[in-house]
This record gives sequence, C-alpha cells and structure tokens, in this order.
Amino acid sequence: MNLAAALIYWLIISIWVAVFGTLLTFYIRNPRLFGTTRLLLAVLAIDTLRNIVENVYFGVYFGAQYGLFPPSIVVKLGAPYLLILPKVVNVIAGCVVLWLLLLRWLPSAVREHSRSEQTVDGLKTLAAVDGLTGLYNRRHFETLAQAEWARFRRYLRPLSILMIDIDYFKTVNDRFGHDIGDLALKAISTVCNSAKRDSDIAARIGGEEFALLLPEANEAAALVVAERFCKMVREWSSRVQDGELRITVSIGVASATASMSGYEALMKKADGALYIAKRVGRDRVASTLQLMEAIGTAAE
Ligand code: GH3
Ligand code: MG
Ligand code: MG
Repeated sequence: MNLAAALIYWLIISIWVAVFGTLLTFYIRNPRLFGTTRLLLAVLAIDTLRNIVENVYFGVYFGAQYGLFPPSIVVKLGAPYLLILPKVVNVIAGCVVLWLLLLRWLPSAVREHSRSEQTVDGLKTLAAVDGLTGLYNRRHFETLAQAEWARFRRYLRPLSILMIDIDYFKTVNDRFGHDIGDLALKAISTVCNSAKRDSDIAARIGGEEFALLLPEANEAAALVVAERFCKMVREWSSRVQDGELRITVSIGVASATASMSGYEALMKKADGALYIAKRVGRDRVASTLQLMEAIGTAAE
C-alpha cells in the first residue's frame, strides 16, 4: 500500500512529462500559430515544472522510505529545511503564474483581439469599396439596395435611383490619356458625395457608371438631385485643363412602385431612362415621369 503511494508520485511525474513534452513538440513545430497562447503555454510549463519538482522530491523521499532507493536518502530529504523547499518552489511558481496571467497574457490577449477585429473591419471595407474612387462597388451597392428595397416594400416609403454615365468617356481617355480619365472618375465620385445626403447610397457600378440610391425621395425630388448633379459636373469640367476637357454625364432617374418585382426592376427602369437621355443628346437627365408628361402634353 505504501509502495503504491510512492509509485503514484512517479505516475504523476510521467503524466506531466508527457503533457509537457507534447506541448513543447507542438510549439516547436508551429511557433507562429500560437499568438498569445504562447503565454498560456509558459504558464502551463511553469506549473508542470513545479509539479515535477514536487513529485520527484516526494517520489524519491517516499521511494527511499519504502525500499525503492537507499534509506540514507530519507534522512537527507526528510530534513525540515529541505522538506519546505518544494513548497517554496510552489509559492514562487504561483506568483510567476499570476504575474504572467494578469499582467502579460490578459493585456496582450485584449490587444490581439482588437487587432484582429480591426483586420476584419479593414477586409470588409476592402471588399465593399471601389479602389479608385472609394465609393461602394456594385456588389455592395446591390446588397444595400436590396435592404432599401425591403424597407420600401414594408413601409411603402419613397425610393428613387439615379443611374449616371459619363458621356463619350472613351474619347476622353483617347484624347487625354487614362490618367486624366481616372481623374475625371474621381471627380465624379466627389460630385456623388457632395450631391447626396448622408442617408443616400453612392456607388461606382461599372467602368464609368455610377448609381445613387435615394431613400425617402420621390421622382420629383430625385430629378432635382440629378439636375444639380449634371450642373456640378459641368462646373468641375470647366475648371480643369482650361476647359479643354469637357466632361458631362447623362442620368436616368426612376422611382420604386409597388408593381415592381425588386430593386433590379428599379435599376432597369432607370437604365431605360438613361438610354433615353443618351439618345436625345447626352448631358441631361431623363425619367419615365418626364416621358409620361411629354406624352401627355403632346396628346393635348
Ligand atoms: P457613351 O456616351 O455612350 O456612354 O460613350 P462612352 O464612350 O462613355 O461609353 P463606352 O462604353 O463606349 O466607353 C466607356 C469607356 O470607359 C471605355 C473604357 O476605356 C473607360 N473606362 C472604364 N473603366 C475605366 C477606368 O477605370 N479608368 C479609365 N480611365 N477609363 C475607364
Ligand atoms: Mg457606360
Ligand atoms: Mg459612357
């Protein structure tokens, strides 16, 4: 029975050595994988060593008492000043473990967590934004448009869209070069941001195509925004390259109606209006409302 008690110490030692060895092997093979877990491993290593020291001490002591080792060891290790040694080691290890956990691991774990949250935010922004203009890209615009469409369906609040296309942009690139073309794209994105309210959603949805989604705006209000947009582009264009670079935009405007199947139908209707604006001369705004009014006037 006593021998069994002595052997238990050695069993505990072998378990701890196995745990410690496995952790060390994992760490040596994948050191970069661990992050702040390294500090937790250090804590575990210290605790393991403390356990091994204590159990080796008492393993040898009781082993000698029950005939596993020479009896002289009992006298040596049984000396009171030595018996206290494993306990002192315990206290020191406990203090180091607490210091590591509270003052090193906890702050760096918090730091690592907020860093990874920032990385995720950065990646999300990168996936949603167009690199050249900083406006939303088409994919993200459609996600937001879908949400606005759902709001429109539920509360039947006004919702309008502007489809904006730069006129003869290919010629601009051909005449002035791609860099000036890019400059014009950035200028249009600035106009997008200036012309819109905070709750409006602006995006670059194609090469030289932009969209502005206007929640809480009916077609008449959207037409006002569109006209202002055209004017701002003209004004910008007259200020650059001594007025040589003539940049204008055509804009198609449409508003959501209950009979539409989804935001795609709204975009399609605005695309139709944009097509009309292009056909009748560019540098202008067109909407189905205007078209209906024109037809009405012609019929009178
Ligand atoms: P329209 O008035 O009928 O719209 O004529 P357009 O020339 O504007 O239209 P088209 O579709 O023929 O040409 C679009 C041009 O936009 C062609 C392409 O070179 C240019 N473009 C697309 N993306 C970029 C870009 O990122 N930078 C620059 N500089 N040009 C671009
Ligand atoms: Mg186009
Ligand atoms: Mg164009």
